[in-house]
Amino acid sequence: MLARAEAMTQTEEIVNKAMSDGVPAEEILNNGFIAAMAIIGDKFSEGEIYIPDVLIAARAMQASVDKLRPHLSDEARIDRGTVVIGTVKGDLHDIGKNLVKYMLQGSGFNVVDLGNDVSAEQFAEGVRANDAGLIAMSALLTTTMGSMKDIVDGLEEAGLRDSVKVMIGGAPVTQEYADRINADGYARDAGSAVHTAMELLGVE
Ligand code: B1M
Repeated sequence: MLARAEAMTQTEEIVNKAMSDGVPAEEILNNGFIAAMAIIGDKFSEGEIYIPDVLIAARAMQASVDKLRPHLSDEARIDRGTVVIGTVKGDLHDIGKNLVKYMLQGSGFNVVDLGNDVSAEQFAEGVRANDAGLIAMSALLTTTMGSMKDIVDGLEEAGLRDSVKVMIGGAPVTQEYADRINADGYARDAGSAVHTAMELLGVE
């Protein structure tokens, strides 16, 4: 993979060239960036590339998408849905959560990042304030996995459980645990998180 500065320069050059050739911004976004990010996600899931590669790709994409944004039509700006993401209460590990965020953003989701140490109340407020369709929770400690259950229960108490899907992930988390706490989905890594989010939100 390319070094970060090189990747950013090359990405910018390709975008500038495409725009001066008259390629619509929507096409650059959908057929260029989003398609490329799907490949990055799959390669990462398959162990062909590693965390630094994903970060380089995500940052190069972010910088160019920021420049592309003013040229996108309102329709093109409509995304695949809003996801509220956070690392759960008591847990400060956010590297994996950030990777999931970058992959979701790169794949056309609007992602609201609540950070780490996020409580059930904060998730509920995040869903309400952003009209989110999906919550994505990360936990890295066996001791904080329980917060995931508290958050699902908190959504139920707040009357939001029927209107929002819940996806969980993180090193100690499993599909079996997701089933046990009544989460809607589990993803093993940042690449598969995109596929799970698409499935849960019913988007292609
Ligand atoms: Co801590 N830590 N840590 N730590 N830390 C682990 C997790 C640990 C396994 C180390 C060990 O003992 N071998 C262990 C947990 C044991 C356990 O409970 N099973 C541990 C511990 C014990 C602790 C402390 C309690 C240590 C202490 O203070 N005594 C403490 C807890 C602090 C707290 O959170 N309250 C602590 C602190 C820290 C640091 C702050 C120093 C730092 C975090 C910095 C940060 O995140 N900003 C840290 C780190 C870096 C690690 C290790 C070394 C690396 C974690 C990481 O970022 N991995 C870790 C040991 C290890 O894994 N080798 C360890 C890379 C990251 C990309 O992977 O987060 O798994 P990961 O994300 C993956 C997937 O899991 C998945 O996708 C990602 C990409 O593929 N994924 C999702 C993650 N979230 C997802 C959400 C999804 C879907 C997929 O959908 C929503």
